[in-house]
Amino acid sequence: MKIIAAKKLLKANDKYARENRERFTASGTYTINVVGSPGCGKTTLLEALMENLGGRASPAVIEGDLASTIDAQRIESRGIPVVQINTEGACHLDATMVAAAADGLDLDGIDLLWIENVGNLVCTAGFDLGEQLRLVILSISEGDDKIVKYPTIFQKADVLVITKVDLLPQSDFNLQRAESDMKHLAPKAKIFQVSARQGQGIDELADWLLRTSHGE
Ligand SMILES: Nc1nc2c(ncn2[C@@H]2O[C@H](COP(=O)(O)OP(=O)(O)O)[C@@H](O)[C@H]2O)c(=O)[nH]1
Ligand SMILES: [Mg+2]
Repeated sequence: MKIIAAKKLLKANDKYARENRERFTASGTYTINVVGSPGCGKTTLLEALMENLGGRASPAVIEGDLASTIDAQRIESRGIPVVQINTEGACHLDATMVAAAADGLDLDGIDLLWIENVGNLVCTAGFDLGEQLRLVILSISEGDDKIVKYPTIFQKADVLVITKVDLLPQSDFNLQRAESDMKHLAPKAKIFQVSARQGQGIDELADWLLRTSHGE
């Protein structure tokens, strides 16, 4: 009987992630791994940020989903290069999938590469994709207790985006509680509050991401 240890698989993933990171650095492509639960607003946030950044960055997107090309079509309709990865059941992207997707992009012409991970707060936490920045999204409709209930992914975040703040009046989400839980878990992570639908906070987040991608 052949037994594959999960630890070995993770080690292999780390090797491919390192190779991806070297490749992205060599081509001057700043890569952001966008993680959050299904429906938290990942694609909508990417659309709002890319619209805001306009001519200030040359973007491309890698879309991760179990099935379908719905999100990739949304991105493509904006004239932005996109590669769809269908994981066919896997609950997260891994570094080899991202390497294969990157083969389909002209990295030298891309300075901001967004990777929309599969909607999941658990499996995505364990897999480095070779990104430079991990952006985790929590939306108001998910509730303010998720940082404490799913700590691993939030602990590994470089930036937390609390989105759908336009829904706060209809919700019992306590922003102070969420921010204080996050500061406790990941003191170095930046926190932004946005509404991708209404545009609130998008200027500030887009400017910060651009400055960070330039190493400022
Ligand atoms: N009210 C509100 N709805 C949003 C916002 N961002 C996304 N949505 C809605 O949330 C749903 C899921 O968004 P989507 O971007 O597809 O989520 P994803 O599955 O995480 O990529 C859609 O109906 C969006 O219109 C927001 O800032 N405010
Ligand atoms: Mg999406």
